[in-house]
Amino acid sequence: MEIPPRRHSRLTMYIYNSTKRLNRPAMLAAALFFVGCFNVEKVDVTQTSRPRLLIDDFEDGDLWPSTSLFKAWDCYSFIPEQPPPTCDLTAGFDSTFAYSLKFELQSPPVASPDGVGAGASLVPLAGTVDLSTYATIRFSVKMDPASPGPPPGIIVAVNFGCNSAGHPPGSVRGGFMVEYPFNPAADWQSFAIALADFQQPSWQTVRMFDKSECAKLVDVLNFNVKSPLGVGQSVAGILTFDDVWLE
Ligand SMILES: [Ca+2]
Repeated sequence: MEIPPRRHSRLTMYIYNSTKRLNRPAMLAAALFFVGCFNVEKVDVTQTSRPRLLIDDFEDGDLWPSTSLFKAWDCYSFIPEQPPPTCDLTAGFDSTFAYSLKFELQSPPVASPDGVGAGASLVPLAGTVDLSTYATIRFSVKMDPASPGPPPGIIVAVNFGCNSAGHPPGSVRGGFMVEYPFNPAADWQSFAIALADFQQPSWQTVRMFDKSECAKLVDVLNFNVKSPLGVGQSVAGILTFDDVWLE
């Protein structure tokens, strides 16, 4: 069982102070919709003294992240026998480029313990990276449904893998990880998620002794979609994200 999506009580949707953005009817509509669901605050992202790491805004037009900590973006299917998703640069959030994960998930003939899913990931250039000096991950994201469209049960999450935290690498199925499920909409939204709110998935029966250790030994960053599809079911969509950074 995956961690069910929680009410995002500690998640803050931030709205840029840019006049251009506030004038956009779609952004206003999204902001008004989320007033009832999230703590909404205006944050001037240019006025912060906290350490920041731009992971990628995709504006350089290639698949290499802005930070030199990671290799190029890659995408994958949970089940190798299924066709991989299509990943490419697409129109950005008030910018030229973002990164899109176009997925078409089909139920396998035999149920897989890993479920059906696809994702986009970053892997360190070498070994692991220590991201424990950062408190928050920020990104903008949207989900364009495709026929037959994502069902209500689809789970979208961001996660950090830390396979070597506390145990020898490979000794825990899937490797230790912490994740945070969220619900993207058809229009762009910007999320700020405290790393302290990430949780180890409940299906990992070996528990991490201290989940805060994960940020010190990150071996992958994933944005993924997954669904408990029944036999014969399928789901498709395009998950697009932009402006991924740590603070
Ligand atoms: Ca961009």
